[in-house]
Amino acid sequence: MKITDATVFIGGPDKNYVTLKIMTDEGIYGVGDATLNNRETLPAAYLKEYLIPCLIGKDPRNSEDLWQYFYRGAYFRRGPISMAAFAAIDMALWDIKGKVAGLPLYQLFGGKSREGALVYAHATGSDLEDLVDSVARYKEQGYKAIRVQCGIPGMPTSSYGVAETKGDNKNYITDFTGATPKEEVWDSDIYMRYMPDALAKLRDTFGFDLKLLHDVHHRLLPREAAEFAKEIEQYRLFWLEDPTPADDQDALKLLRHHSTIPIAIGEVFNSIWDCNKLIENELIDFIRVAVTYAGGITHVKRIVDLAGLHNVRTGFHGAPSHSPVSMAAQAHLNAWAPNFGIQEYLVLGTEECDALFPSQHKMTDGMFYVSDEPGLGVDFDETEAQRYSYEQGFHPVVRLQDGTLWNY
Ligand code: GCO
Ligand code: MG
Repeated sequence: MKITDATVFIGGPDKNYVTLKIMTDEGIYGVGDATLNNRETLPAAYLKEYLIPCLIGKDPRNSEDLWQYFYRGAYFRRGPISMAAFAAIDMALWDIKGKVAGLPLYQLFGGKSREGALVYAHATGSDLEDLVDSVARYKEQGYKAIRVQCGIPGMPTSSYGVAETKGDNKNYITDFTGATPKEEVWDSDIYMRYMPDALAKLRDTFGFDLKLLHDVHHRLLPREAAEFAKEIEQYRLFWLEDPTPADDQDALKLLRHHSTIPIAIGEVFNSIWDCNKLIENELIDFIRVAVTYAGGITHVKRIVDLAGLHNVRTGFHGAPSHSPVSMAAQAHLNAWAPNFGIQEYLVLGTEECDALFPSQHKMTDGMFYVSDEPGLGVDFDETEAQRYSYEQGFHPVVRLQDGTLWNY
């Protein structure tokens, strides 16, 4: 079996999904996702200019050797652009492998450890009242776990994960309006004083059975994070996400000494070397890597196995920037992983998205059910794809009140 061709497409309904399709001489093809949010053209160029030419003529079934070929062969290792490009190839090769075997991928990993995988939704509000309404709506839809973010009175601009206008139920991550990023202003003290009362109100309203999650989005210093975690521990979050910037693997030591709150981190990690100390020192409870940003199924499975040795569970990133292709790859890992925790899932299932990426995977009542189709179980409709093209967007840039640049 030989790879004969591969193509890369950028675009989708309100998204710049980067979709790779690898063709073989036996008519079987595989699909992969290289969507590096708001930097989409870069993994696409890496694939087209450097990686695809090396794939032609190779046996697609040797996914491990091809992963090593690209990772070691690049000499300059790791990094989000490279790892997203390798990820797309890896997903497509696993897709081909599953189709050759006639089996869904979870069977190749070791079979199912559960039928449905718990997912969480994003509730958001421009203020606390709006957030309460948003949580209630998700709860009615059957969600058992909900992430909660709300506008903070006195905060100069809206902050991470927060709907901008009252009554809106959407958090905007990508801004498509300008040629450069917009700027937001953040104040950790205002946030730390308000958020505990907001969580208290949510527990008063919804009780303790509903699983609540909260994302600090890397904004606090280690000492502040420890103080904050200690104060909100009583509200029994399912997890506190990214309390500190993710690049410092020692930043959580202080928090761990002061609080037993469950910690989730890792959506920006792109290799096992970003999180091995966090996992081995048992400084986290959930690892948030995404199959797209962290080198595909082959590499993320290694991270999941290391995590399992240290009682760290999975909580894969699933922001709307991930296409149904990488979400399918994660769904197969979620069905198998003995140390599965939860999956972030924002309903991708608009009619347009379903038409572009047809699949039998199902999300219902806050649980994700992986399909039994061979391989990833998701297709890419190239005719539909012609409706879309790349549109440049940015993450906001964040400053403190005095102008100091801060973490988005
Ligand atoms: C999450 C994340 C996202 C990121 C986004 C950046 O927990 O889902 O924090 O919302 O901000 O993926 O591209
Ligand atoms: Mg996050």
